[in-house]
Amino acid sequence: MRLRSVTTVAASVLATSLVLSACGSRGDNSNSNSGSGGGSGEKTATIGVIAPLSGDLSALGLGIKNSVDLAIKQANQNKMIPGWTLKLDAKDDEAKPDTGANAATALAGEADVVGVVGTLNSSVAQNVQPILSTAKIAQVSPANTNPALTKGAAFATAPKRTYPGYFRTCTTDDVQGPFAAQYLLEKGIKNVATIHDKKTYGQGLVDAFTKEFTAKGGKVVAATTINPDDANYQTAITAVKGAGPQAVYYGGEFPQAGPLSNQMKSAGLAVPLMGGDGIFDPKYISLAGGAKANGDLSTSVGAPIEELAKGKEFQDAYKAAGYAEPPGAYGAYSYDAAQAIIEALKTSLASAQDAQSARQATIDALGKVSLDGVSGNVAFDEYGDSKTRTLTVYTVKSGAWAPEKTGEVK
Ligand code: ABU
Repeated sequence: MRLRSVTTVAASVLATSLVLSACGSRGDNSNSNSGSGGGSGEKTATIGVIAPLSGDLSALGLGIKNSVDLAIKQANQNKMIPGWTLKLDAKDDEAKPDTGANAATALAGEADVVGVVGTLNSSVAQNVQPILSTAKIAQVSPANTNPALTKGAAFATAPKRTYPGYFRTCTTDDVQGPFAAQYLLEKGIKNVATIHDKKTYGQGLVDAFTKEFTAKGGKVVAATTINPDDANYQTAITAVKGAGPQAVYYGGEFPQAGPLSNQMKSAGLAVPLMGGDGIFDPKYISLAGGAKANGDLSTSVGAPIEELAKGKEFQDAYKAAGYAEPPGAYGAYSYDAAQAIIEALKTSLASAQDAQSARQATIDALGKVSLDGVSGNVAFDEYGDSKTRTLTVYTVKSGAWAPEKTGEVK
């Protein structure tokens, strides 16, 4: 009885401290801020974020930033690294490779920066990786799914790790594309048209899907592309409609996928659009016309967060922190990315004089991290990829994404 009451008091203190520590960030949408906590005389280490904090993909980017902020605040509150205060410096990459490169250069020039969470876009990561690598700053992406980022251009035949400081908490498109292909074939969908946005992520995802789909007996009856800066996709829709596909598999993100689905249905191509994690966002459904999107499909990384042991804990802490934006598809993966860096810092900062001198040791320690995260076990293989390869198929039902099937590629 006594033990129970002590436990209850401790839990209440923790919950109160989380709420109190989170209050400092309410309504704070600035691109750069810092985690609270820590006393005077402590040394400072900074975790950067590079993500789209403005523009079409800002809903996802702000969820990434907020989730890292939460992890940092909790670490400071709980004094996870004695003698050190952690800070956050979030930079807006606008989902553009050149802007991402500028953000990476700025962070690399800050002596206190020991790790970066980001980017969202694989195409932006291609520009960020070499800059952070040269500065020996660890990078952990919660969202980049293009396999070449860890295994090089010949990832399928001769994988070679190019950037030893790059890691990710999400799985990759050479798993995600086949998972989608197997799902459609299981459902008896054998004739599919593909469309992609010509970007690193979209093209790679469609390539991975096509390889598996055709190898397992499916037929790609039409394949075309769109220009992501366009708003009207009639040319692509006309190109695939005549081939009579049972579904359209799309490689790209929701700002284009939603209107594409909407315009497909209006043009009489009333078949499901399926995409990858880049379309798994509530905004997809509104852009696709609400009820018109019913039956559309996406895959996304991991199991549904609300079904995971630590999912509710994360969602409650995030809510208590009062962030203006939801965590989004990558919130849990960003929180876990920050947790992995913080876990590595426990080792690398233990006897460091300053943050900059601990950069290489942080990379070395990250490779050995294994922790029980929100998204599951957080650990990396020899390429820096997540060891967890779970994916979920979602479908649009009554105006919301609903999980259909969780598993791994066969
Ligand atoms: N993984 C989907 C969106 C981000 C990317 O470009 O990889």
